[in-house]
Amino acid sequence: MKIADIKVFVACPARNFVTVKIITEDGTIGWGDATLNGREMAVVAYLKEHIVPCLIGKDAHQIEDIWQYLYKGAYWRRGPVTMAAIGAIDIALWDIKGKVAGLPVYQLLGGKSRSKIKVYAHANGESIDDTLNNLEKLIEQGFKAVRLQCALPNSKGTYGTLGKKKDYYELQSNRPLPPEHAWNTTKYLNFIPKLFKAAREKYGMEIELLHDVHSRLTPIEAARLGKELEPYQLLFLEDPVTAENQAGYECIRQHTTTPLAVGEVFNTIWDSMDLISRQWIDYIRVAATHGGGITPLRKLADFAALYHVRIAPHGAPDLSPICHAAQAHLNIWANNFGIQEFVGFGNETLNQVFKHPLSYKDGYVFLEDKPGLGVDYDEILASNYKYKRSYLPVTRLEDGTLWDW
Ligand code: GCO
Ligand code: MG
Repeated sequence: MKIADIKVFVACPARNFVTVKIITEDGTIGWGDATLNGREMAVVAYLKEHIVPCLIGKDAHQIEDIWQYLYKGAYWRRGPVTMAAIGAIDIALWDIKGKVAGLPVYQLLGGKSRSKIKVYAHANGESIDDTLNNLEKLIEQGFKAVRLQCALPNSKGTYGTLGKKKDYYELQSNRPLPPEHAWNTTKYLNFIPKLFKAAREKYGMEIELLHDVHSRLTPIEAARLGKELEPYQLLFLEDPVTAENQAGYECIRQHTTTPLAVGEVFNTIWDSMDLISRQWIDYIRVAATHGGGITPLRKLADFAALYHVRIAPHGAPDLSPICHAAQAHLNIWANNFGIQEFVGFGNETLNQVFKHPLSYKDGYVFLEDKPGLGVDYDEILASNYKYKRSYLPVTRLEDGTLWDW
């Protein structure tokens, strides 16, 4: 079944998304997500100029071979741009295979390990009270797990918060230049345990709580934070340090039993190899798009299972509903699924542009049974929403030093 055409769309229905459409000679359509937040157009160029011409006429069923062809065959391996491009193609090919077979993708992976997907949402706030009010609203909506992020007192524009201009970093859609936020590690380390203490005192020990450090600490600072958070029993502490040096996690591990999660910026299984095989982490968060698609994520999940590591794919709103659908199929299949980050597709335009098979109820996401991924993209409607260059903020210490995000 030959690939007849591949189209690449970039649109901004609420925020920028890059979407790939593969059409086979018999008219079957597969959809893939190629969105790389803040670097969207690099992936568009990579796809159009370097991938699409090589795939026309190839057999759409040869998913493994096409993946290897794009990965090994390019000589230049890895990297977020390359892997998001390969990821989108791979996701679209799985969509096609499922449609041709008349089966949802999770059936092709090995069938269901569960009937619903446990998710965590985000509670962000300007102060502890504000954050806890937002936590309460999510508990009322049935969430069983919530990530808490809170602005630091006396600190300007700290990440993860709404701020006066409602400049919540997750929701950016039109920042033509990167805004700059200030960071102070001492204030942060002294403050975060207070947030979790207050949350546990008010809402008890049953609700699962999580926190994302966005790699802003050194290993020994992160070890201290993990230790101080132990009484509040987090489900996981995410990205405590950058992971280019994977042994940083060994240092944290030696000091604390707080479970650790990492991987949203990883793009190959090799980025996770030492972390997983040495049992320095508990959850691996590689996303289907950024990790090169369903093909490598299936391998990653199986590899992680050998070491008691669970998958908890990245689920920020900058991944399109196509990536979320691909991850839902993986999550339904993998025995070692942990939890899925899910903040909803609350925006009406977004839900009209991407028709997806996911619905939320009472702390879980449900995946509708449809052949393939079960997603559809309205390219005509999407064409009304033009791409707007937009960036994540950058972070500096109070003296101006550029810091990890
Ligand atoms: C998360 C991520 C996001 C990222 C964003 C970058 O855990 O959801 O850390 O907050 O910052 O996806 O594009
Ligand atoms: Mg994160």
